[in-house]
Amino acid sequence: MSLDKNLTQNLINITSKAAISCFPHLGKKNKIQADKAATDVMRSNLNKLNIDGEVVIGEGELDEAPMLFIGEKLGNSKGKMIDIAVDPVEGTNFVAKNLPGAISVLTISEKGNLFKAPETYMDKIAYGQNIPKGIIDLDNSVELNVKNISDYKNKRIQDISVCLLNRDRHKKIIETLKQLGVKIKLISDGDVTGALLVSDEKYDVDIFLGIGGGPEGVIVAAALDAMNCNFQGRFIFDTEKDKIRAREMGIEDLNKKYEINEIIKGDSIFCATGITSGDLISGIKKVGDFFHTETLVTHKSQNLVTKIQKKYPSE
Ligand code: VTB
Repeated sequence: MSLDKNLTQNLINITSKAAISCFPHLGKKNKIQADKAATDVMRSNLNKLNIDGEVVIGEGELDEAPMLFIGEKLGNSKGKMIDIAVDPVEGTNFVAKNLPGAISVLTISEKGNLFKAPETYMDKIAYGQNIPKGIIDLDNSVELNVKNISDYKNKRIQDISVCLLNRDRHKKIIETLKQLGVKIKLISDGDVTGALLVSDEKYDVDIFLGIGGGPEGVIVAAALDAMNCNFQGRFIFDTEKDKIRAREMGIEDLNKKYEINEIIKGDSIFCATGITSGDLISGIKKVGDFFHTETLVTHKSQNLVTKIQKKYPSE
C-alpha cells in the first residue's frame, strides 16, 4: 500500500502557497500574523484534496500559534485515510526578522503510520545515510557519538560537525563539544532544517542533536526515513499536564526512546518550501508578476528525493 503519486504535486502546491502567503509578512516583526496566513492557506488547500485526512501533528501550545489542531479533519472525506503533520511556518522568528531558514512544511502518511505526538519537547539525534545502527545512539554520551562517527567516517575529530539549537539547556553539551574540538553549528531556530542537514555531505553536518520541538521531530523523521538517514527521539514530559496528555494520546512508557520507524511507518510524503533562503532550500523570490518557490520533496515508496522549482502568478 502506498500513497498516490499525484498527491505529491498537490502537496508541493500547498506548502508553496503557504510559503508565498508569508511573503508580505517578511521582516514585519509579527510572527503570529505570518503563521496565521500560512496556516489558513494550508487548511483551505488541504480541504480541497481527495483525502479523508486528520491532523496528527498540529501547531499550538509550544509557540501559541494559530493552530491546525490535532484531530482536525481535512480533505473532502472521499479519498484514502491519511495522517497529516503540519508546520505551516517552521522558524516564525526568521520570518518576523527576515532571516534565513524559514520553511513551510508538512508530512503525510497512511492512517495510523505517523506518530501522534503531544506538543512537548523532544530529545533528538539525527545522522546520515548508510551509517550502521549502534555507531550513534541517543543514549550514548556526546563524546562517544563524536568519537564513533569520527572513527567510522575516518575523519579527524576537528573535522566533525555537530549541529544543535543555541539554547541554555544545551550549555553542557556545547561545552563538551568545544572541549572535543568539533565544529559546532549553532542554530537559533529551525531544527527541522538542522536535522535535514545530515542528509548530504555537502551540508557538512555529521550529527544533529539536542532538545527541540517534538512535533518538528516527527515531521522531519519522515523525510530522514525517505532519505535513508537515521533518527531517534525521546519526548520530554516535564509537567503533570504533559504526562496526562501523553497518556491520553496512548503513550504508555513516557521515557521511551523511539526509533525512526516507530515514528514513521510505511509510505510517507514530505514537502518543505523555503520562505527565506537557508542552507537547505531557497526562499520565495518575486520576479515580475510571479513568485518563484523551491520545495524539497520526498516520497518514500517512489524513492523520490528532489528539489522542485515552481512559479506562481502573484495576482
Ligand atoms: C525548535 C525549532 C523551532 O522551537 O523546535 C524550537 O525548530 C524549540 O523550542 O523553529 P524553543 O524555541 O522553546 O527552544 C522553534 O525555535 C520555534 O518553533
